[in-house]
Amino acid sequence: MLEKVNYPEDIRKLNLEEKQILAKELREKMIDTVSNTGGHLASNLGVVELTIALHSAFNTPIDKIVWDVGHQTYVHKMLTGRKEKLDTLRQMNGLAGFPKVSESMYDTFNTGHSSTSISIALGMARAQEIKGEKNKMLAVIGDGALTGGMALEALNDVGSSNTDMIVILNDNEMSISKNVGGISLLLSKLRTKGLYTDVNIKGKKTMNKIPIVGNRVVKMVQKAKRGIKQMVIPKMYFEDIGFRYLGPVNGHDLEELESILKIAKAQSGPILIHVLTKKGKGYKPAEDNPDVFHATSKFDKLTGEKIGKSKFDYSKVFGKKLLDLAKTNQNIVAITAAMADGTGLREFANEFPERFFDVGIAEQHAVGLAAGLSRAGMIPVVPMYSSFIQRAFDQLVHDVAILNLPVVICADRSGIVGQDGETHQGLLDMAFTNIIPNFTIMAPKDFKELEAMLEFAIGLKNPVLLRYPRGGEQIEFEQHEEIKQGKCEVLQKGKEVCLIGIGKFVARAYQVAKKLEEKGIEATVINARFLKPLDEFVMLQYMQKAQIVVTLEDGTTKCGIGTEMERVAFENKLNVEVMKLGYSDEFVKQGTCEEIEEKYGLSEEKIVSQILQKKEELKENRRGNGWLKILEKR
Ligand SMILES: Cc1ncc(C[n+]2csc(CCOP(=O)(O)OP(=O)(O)O)c2C)c(N)n1
Repeated sequence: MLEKVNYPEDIRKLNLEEKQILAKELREKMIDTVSNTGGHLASNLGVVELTIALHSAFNTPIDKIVWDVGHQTYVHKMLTGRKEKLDTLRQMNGLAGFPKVSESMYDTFNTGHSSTSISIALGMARAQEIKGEKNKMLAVIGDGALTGGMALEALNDVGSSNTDMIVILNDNEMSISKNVGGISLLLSKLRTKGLYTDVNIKGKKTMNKIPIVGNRVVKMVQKAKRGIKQMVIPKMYFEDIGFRYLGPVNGHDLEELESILKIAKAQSGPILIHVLTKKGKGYKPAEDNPDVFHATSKFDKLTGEKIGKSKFDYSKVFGKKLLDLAKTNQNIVAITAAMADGTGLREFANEFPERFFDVGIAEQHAVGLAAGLSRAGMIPVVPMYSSFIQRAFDQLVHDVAILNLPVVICADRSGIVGQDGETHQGLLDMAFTNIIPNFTIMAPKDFKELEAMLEFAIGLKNPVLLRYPRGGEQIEFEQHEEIKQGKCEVLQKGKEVCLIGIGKFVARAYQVAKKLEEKGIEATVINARFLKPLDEFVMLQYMQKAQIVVTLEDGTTKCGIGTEMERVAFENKLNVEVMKLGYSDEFVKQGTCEEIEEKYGLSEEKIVSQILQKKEELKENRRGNGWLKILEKR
């Protein structure tokens, strides 16, 4: 069946049985492919029927779907002209793991971060309204994503208008792990009220005929109407905030799904359809462990076993060290925004449930909560993926930094993360905290230094950003000086070249120095440790002696260590050019970390050759014709 289907118009020609076969084949192809590429398997297995039904019932791409997070769009991609490319998923120049408007006219908006879909769909729906266009606008959002503040703000806005739009709530009771919070409780109440039937739609229509005007009698009738409605259709929450609620409906029953979608299509105003799905549906290992198969690496599709050893990574080192520290310091509390496993907090959560808070996908609230806990004497530690911290910029400024509260923000997955692409690269955290007064910013060169820095951070009396990359350490260094506020560590002394690295790129600096040594070039290697406070005094001494200063950072060079060292050179009138290596002013697309580093000139070999080239340039300048080149460059 899949062979026959390339675009949604092909699905619309199929009968129910054929669509069911298509669903089966889509699952097989996904399991097959993702077992080789890795990716978000469980969420995609859960939306197979929903995606088929959406493209059957609606006239896509004229009708438009915004997928929240967008990690569940593999089926959508296969049904919209991209099935042949599925095996390039998440690879450099291949299909993206999230929707991309540049990839297909069926991808309405780029997503990746959670809880944005309702705002975006509402914006597009309102634009359509203004322009007099009649197509349907849909947002598909999971119960996890619905815990995010932006989604709740958008629901509030939709409800106050009569804008024509449909929210599909894909409720599988899971975020990455089990969903949490009051919204989740509300949904479980709705779930238990029995599945959607024609009767509740008809009943609704009759009751809606009771006029709604302002005299007392009518108000009494209205009150009674609400009461009856509550009994018959216990869905008042969404109704009360202005939606027409349809459901719950079995998200794996194609017939039911299509019929409810068609009912929704025929109505106007804001509608919410509550769809119940099973994360991992149709693949036993993923059904049994949907959290493990939320985002998976390569696996053996017969057994579900992951391929390759599970390596010790920075998140695990962090989690283990925090647990140790918390055993002797009762004031340590940990907060996660729905990422307990990814950030290494699972053991902490098990051991100290009363000191652990999973707030849902709510990074802003996580930081606000940390500020409150800190003000009341606790030591909050908040590990979040670097790119998700972007959500909480104002909370970092307004709630944490202005009061100079000792909150430890840990930027996990900082720097290049690889295959998740632009939305997930953690390139901005150093830059945006660098401009916030009171923040200390540090990054370890290896696991051992992370442990020392975490302990140090917990003892500080001001806000801290502690950043570390995805994956493992590059080198296990022998040298580990004691961590002191604002002090760098000199790993090697040389003359001609001064390499200043921070975090993951200290190891790169060290390896580059070794390569230079082989070519007879002596280099100093400095582990900056702190971006703020910056050890200007010590670094300046080494910069003064060098012909070439090279800074290396796994982040944007704007407002990072490169910019800082350039400033130091300028302010101290040093006659030295600072080569700022890192990522400049652009969004970095998907690929493996190695491929991306190679592309941006950050591999060992590329760095060495840039330094050699610079040396040549300097030699030429000294020979006297350099001024011409400089003028040409300008
Ligand atoms: C702002 C933000 N924080 C965290 C994440 C990481 N994340 C990706 S998917 C996901 C869970 C989403 O759950 P749900 O919306 O219910 O979708 P499901 O995978 O269960 O289908 C999380 C926490 C993210 N993408 N964006």
